[in-house]
Amino acid sequence: MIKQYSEGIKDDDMVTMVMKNLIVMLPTLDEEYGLKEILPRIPLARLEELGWATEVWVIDGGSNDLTVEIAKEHGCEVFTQAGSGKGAAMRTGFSKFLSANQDALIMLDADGTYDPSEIPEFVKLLHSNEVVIGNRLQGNIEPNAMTNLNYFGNHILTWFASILYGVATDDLCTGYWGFTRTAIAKLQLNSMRFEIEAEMFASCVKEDIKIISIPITYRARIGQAKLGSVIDGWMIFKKLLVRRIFPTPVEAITGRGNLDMD
Ligand SMILES: Nc1nc2c(ncn2[C@@H]2O[C@H](COP(=O)(O)OP(=O)(O)OP(=O)(O)O)[C@@H](O)[C@H]2O)c(=O)[nH]1
Ligand SMILES: [Mg+2]
Repeated sequence: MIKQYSEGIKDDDMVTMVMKNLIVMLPTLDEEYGLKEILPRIPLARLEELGWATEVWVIDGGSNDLTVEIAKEHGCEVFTQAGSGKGAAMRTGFSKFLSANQDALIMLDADGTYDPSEIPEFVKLLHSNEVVIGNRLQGNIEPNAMTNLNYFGNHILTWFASILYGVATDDLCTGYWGFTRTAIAKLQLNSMRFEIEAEMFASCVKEDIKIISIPITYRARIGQAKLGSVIDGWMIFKKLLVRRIFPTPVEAITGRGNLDMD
């Protein structure tokens, strides 16, 4: 059962925090407008007050617009992903993260749908939880942020995952996650596209990693969507079934399921 975050954690509680290096990871494919909007809103100073030295990593899928230039202008580290698709990009990022000396990672989309000012709430919870997810479905979905089809599909897939795995989740397909290093080291993933979040949930269940959820705000996307509701919904559904039958990826993949970058 996923614990619901209900009480705030006081900043004083952070005194004993041992995790100090944070990566904020953004997957991008032609997100110049979204990136320009969200990068200045990552609350680096607030995170520093809370004891976190933060680096922003952009994992790019071969953007043809000004995404990479904008990322570099804002001081981000830019990596080109192995393979193609958001899932492959996240695995590239996880693999890089594990090779570096970092303590925690926050991932969020670069399209302006998620609010970076909520990152401090995630990192406070990472003090005592391995994985934190941003829950849109019981959070604040702004008008026009999600189509009716996506709203319905997100609820059905979340409900289906909870029944199939016997572990309740609040929002299966959210793109806003926080992880400790130990959690990332345990994940075994081989998703290429938007089924990555469903596989992260399945892998957390397999590894008995507890997930806590916090309600978040979900806004209308800036720029062009890459997800196809029907095809990607179907791939998410299939991934849930496959991981229920074969809990670990069967393909020969290095690094506990993450892409080998070297
Ligand atoms: N690196 C990389 N990033 C990608 C790829 N496809 C999508 N992304 C990024 O992944 C994030 C989510 O993609 P979206 O198209 O917004 O998909 P979504 O949020 O599931 O769908 P919408 O609700 O329609 O926005 C965005 O930041 C995209 O730029 C890819 O092939 N490679
Ligand atoms: Mg999006």
